[in-house]
Amino acid sequence: LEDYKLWLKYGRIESKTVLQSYADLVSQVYFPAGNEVLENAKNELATALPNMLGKPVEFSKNLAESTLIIDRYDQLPNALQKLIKEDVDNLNDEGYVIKTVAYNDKNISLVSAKTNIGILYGTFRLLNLMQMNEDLAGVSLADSPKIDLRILNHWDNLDRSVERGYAGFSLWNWQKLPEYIDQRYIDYARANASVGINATVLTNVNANALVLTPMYLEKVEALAKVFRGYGIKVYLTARFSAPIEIGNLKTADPLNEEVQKWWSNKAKEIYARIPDFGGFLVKANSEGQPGPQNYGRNHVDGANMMATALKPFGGNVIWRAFVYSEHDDTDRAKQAYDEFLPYDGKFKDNVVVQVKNGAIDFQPREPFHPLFGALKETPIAMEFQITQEYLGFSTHLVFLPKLFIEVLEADTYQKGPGSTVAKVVDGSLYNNAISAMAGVSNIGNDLNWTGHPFAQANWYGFGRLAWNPYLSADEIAEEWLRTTYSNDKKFIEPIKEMMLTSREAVVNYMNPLGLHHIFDTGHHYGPGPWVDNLSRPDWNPVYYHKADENGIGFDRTDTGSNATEQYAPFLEKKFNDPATTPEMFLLWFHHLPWDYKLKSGNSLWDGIALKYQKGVDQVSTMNATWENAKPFLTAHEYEEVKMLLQIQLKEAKWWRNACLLYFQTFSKRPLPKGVEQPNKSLEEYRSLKFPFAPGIRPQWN
Ligand code: BDP
Repeated sequence: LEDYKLWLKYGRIESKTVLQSYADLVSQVYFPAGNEVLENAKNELATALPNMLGKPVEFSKNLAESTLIIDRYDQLPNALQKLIKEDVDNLNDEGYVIKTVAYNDKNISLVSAKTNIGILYGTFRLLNLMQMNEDLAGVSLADSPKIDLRILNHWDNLDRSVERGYAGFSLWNWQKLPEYIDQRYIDYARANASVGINATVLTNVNANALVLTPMYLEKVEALAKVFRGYGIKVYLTARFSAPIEIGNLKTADPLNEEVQKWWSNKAKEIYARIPDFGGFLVKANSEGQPGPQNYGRNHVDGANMMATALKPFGGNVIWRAFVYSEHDDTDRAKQAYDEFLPYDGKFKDNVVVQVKNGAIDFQPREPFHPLFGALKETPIAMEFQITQEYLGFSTHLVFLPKLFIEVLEADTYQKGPGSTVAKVVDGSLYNNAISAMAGVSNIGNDLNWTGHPFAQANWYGFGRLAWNPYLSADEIAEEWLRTTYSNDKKFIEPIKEMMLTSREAVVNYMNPLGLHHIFDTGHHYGPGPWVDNLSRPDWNPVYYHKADENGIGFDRTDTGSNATEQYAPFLEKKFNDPATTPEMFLLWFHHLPWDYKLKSGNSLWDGIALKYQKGVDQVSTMNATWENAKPFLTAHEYEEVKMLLQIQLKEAKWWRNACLLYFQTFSKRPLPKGVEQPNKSLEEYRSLKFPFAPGIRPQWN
């Protein structure tokens, strides 16, 4: 199945001129390897080139005669070093140079780097450029990742179910490990390395302590060994109560000496097996997970205790700030900030605080989390969700880099204008010692890895943005399409357009104008704006939209929950006034009357209805676009996405109809012209159940 190959298809190059120029480029390749990472790079080249060029590739021992030289900088002859010295000086440890240089009276191509991993990344980049048929005569490219930790978070349970996973079961086959190394592990590592992902957390944040026992560590060690060859470090989630559950201690109090010793010994034990182990990711005192607060301690106590245990071995603690208490009736959106801001500067230097992109929970659209830019002395990791928990699972086509970039480009104003979230995350704004971006993985054991073939683009796009958070969505979509489907402009242009509008479409048909969390219980798939019966108020959609006869929306201004105060003064002021609040966030910050006048001149009610309709129309257009792309696709490629887009259209209408019928019970206004009349009653929509949803936890909101 072609889908399995992801963006590493290495199909035959069609253009004769391109083919000829590449054949010249690689007519003799000098690539001394001799180390695992370099061997992997060389193997990639050795498989890819013959596929693309239709003939075997010649590796030569003779540097002087070669047309393509791939080698670490310190190994190159002086004369060659000189030609790229400046470029290499500017690289960081994972960066690379790809350059045409004049050497021995001829033009040759050079891929070089300071380290082996830089060579691996450079090799993948070279192959990527070739897959895109880029002109490589005269190429001059130097690139380094801007973020240190580019990390996938798998929410994989030890029974191989995946929390919020929509692409089958977990890749990690614990039963057959450590002896059996599934080819999937290798292909997973190749795909990650090809976009620069350099770390992976194997297990769910709702953690099971068993993974820290020797029985599992032996298996983790085997995975770490495979991933090491691709520059990927393994992390595990650490259940805070592990000392009790697997260590026979009576407490997990972080200030208890025995507990501290237990974690130090655990770290030692892990590092004895996995010398480059990344560290722990921890969800503590969040949604029922144990944590330091169970012992009257705080997040700093907990994180620093683990940081002390890992420090001697170079490991990190990634401590999540996804906290909101059931005993706290402050606006849920405010709680993480309130709790974590006072801890700024109190964490040890190997602690990173990981914060979701928005203050609620991976909604189709949220303003950036106010902790970005506010935490100044604490390295803060961005947590994006690649798996589409609230965006139609792996059924809906949604190109997430649009969402990611909207957040990264947002200006926090915390150090004056230009203090973007991207600068916070890459560490440049406050000069943090560690920078990190995490993505909750959308990968499972489905044949095509991600369920929806276009969801591969979200894995790809996450990796690219973790490498360089300043890339544009357009560039990423283009790269992905060219390497995955075709280099034909007639295919790329419309399909790229389809990808680029897909995120706004899902916002429109699910959560327009700042609405959020109006999903049905447990699975978060279809609409459930009417839900009001869950045990915690802040799990209920009615808590978030607050629709009543007077209007709709959550007042987070100074007359309401005052969440706006958590933003820099410039933004606080802007968000406090509906007239200056960007309309995409209107109902996030304001409760407004149904006849509130939007910028378009429409009333709020009409505006909401028209957005829902627009979302549906956009999905119709996506369907038509795909139909037109048929000539460029194999029957299988065409059919699978077509079927999915048809479901998406049906469900966009479901969202529109259910939400509008429900909100209409408050607005008591007719649907404006241009909005299709629902064909079912509200009662029918309310009675729909979704028992087939994968990836849920029992008794979850
Ligand atoms: C929510 C999910 C839940 C996760 C939680 C988290 O519904 O399954 O455990 O986030 O991030 O989005 O910890």
